[in-house]
Amino acid sequence: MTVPVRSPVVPARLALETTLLTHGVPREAAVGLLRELAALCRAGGASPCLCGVVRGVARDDVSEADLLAMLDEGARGQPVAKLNTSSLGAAMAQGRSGATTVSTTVEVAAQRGIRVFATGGLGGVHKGFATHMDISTDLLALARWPVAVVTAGCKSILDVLATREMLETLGVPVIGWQTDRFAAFYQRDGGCGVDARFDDMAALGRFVRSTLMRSGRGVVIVNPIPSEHEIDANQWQGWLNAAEAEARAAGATGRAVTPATLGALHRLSGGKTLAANIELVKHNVRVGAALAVAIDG
Ligand code: PSU
Ligand code: MN
Repeated sequence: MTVPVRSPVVPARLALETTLLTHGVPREAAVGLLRELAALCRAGGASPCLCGVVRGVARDDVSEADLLAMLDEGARGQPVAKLNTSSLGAAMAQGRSGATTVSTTVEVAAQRGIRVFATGGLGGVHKGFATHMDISTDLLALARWPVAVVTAGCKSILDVLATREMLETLGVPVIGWQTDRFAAFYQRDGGCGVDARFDDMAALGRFVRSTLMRSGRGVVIVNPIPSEHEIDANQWQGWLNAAEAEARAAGATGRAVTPATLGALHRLSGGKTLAANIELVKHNVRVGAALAVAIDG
């Protein structure tokens, strides 16, 4: 009789976040997107672990019903809370539900031994940070929790070069999956490079496993949006200028800036940025599942 080396009852796991679903896409698209992502993840051989906070409990198995309850909360008035590192504990203590961002998803995942997480795009250094200091805590969480985050770079609404510098300062390795360039969400080339490039999944899996263990910090895996879904840079700049003006006029500050700007972009672009956003998330889930299998499977 052969004895399996690893128990088949503990399959490769891939963490997913709730904020992307509750704040990143329109309400009516959220459940369909979750189903698509979960199916892609399973097709890749990994089990999807949707992270979030449900009535005060941090979970890695948020269900479709839990997600619907979060979306209903939004429909009744205030959108469900977007929980980052500083607001997670209070929501738990007060028994509230909330969506986890990259920062809190890596925390929940790490505490459950999940080593790979697929999202859309990282939060980062917002433009004009020298005066308002709005820098996403996603970056600090990556330096703290040993999880590999598969992402289409950082969101192109940010100061991309400053975000790349900050990752370096924090000692977070930025690895290109089949690319030499740090991507910026809707664009494959954000104008700067990566620390190392990998083209082979088994080699990437070995690198990630040993780096997480050695450093105790996270790793960014840059997986650019597929070329056929990339948004033309000039067209993008026009939509971004208008979306930024709208978000400012609406008085969005702090953690409301990202959802307000993404929402305005989706509308101003006639749904083009939303379609691109969904495609890049699906692509990250495919690569994330493959990486989870390479590490755990
Ligand atoms: N990726 C997307 N859409 C999103 C986000 C990521 O495609 O809405 C979310 C993530 O949860 C990320 C958050 O952590 O936006 C960053 O928000 P802030 O800039 O306020 O830290
Ligand atoms: Mn912020």
